[in-house]
Amino acid sequence: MIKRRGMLIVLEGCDGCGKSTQARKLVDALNTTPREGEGSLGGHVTHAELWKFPNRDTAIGRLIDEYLQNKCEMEDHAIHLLFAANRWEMVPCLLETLEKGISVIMDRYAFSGLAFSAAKKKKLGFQWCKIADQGLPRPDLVLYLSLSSLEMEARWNKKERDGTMVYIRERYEKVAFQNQVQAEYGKLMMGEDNWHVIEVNNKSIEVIHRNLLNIIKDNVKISTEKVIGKLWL
Ligand code: FDM
Ligand code: MG
Repeated sequence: MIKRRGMLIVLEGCDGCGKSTQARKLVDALNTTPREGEGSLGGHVTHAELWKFPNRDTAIGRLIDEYLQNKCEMEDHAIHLLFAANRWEMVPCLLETLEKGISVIMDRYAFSGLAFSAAKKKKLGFQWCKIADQGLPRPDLVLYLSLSSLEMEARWNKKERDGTMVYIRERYEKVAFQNQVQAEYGKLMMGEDNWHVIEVNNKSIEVIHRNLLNIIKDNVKISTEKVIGKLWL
């Protein structure tokens, strides 16, 4: 069998839309899908890993974490660049992982970087924001979970971190701001052929999961045969 690279699949959406839950379920599903035969992904996907941005475990990530928890202030351009740097520092490892045939399910990526920064009142400028992430590995698929603002807030107070439930509200978790973020995402997906929008209002975790898995199954062969692209280039 020809050795194929892994897929790069990004989940995006506002806070509380269920990305992390769905990302975990996708990784589990891909890791238990039979390699061959009925229900398989055609022997292309060998293994999947869960990645998340911001990656709060690196030195840059720890700064970002403090900022998000309102423990420090940061100039808007500066924090935008730190989010982007937090992605760039992981690129060698990301490419190595994909090369090994391992797929990566990514909980947020450069699209969050752009949508959240561009949504700020003192506009940074869409084009300026894009430059910092230009040239990153381009995802094969972007799965956008769309949630109404009514449902949004109800979900925020509950948050799981490191296996325990903590109740905190981070910097960007305000409805008006997240509505602006969703508008910015709307601009980002225009004309893109690798984005899929999934409405998640009133849908069960299981139904959404099936939906996402089917999109992946439909795309796996095409994607893994192509060389990984470069974002926004
Ligand atoms: N966020 C996330 C950004 O503002 N820029 C980025 O580049 C990324 C990856 O950080 F409100 C925002 C989005 C969210 C916050 O994300 C933390 P999680 O998924 O809640 O940890
Ligand atoms: Mg959050």
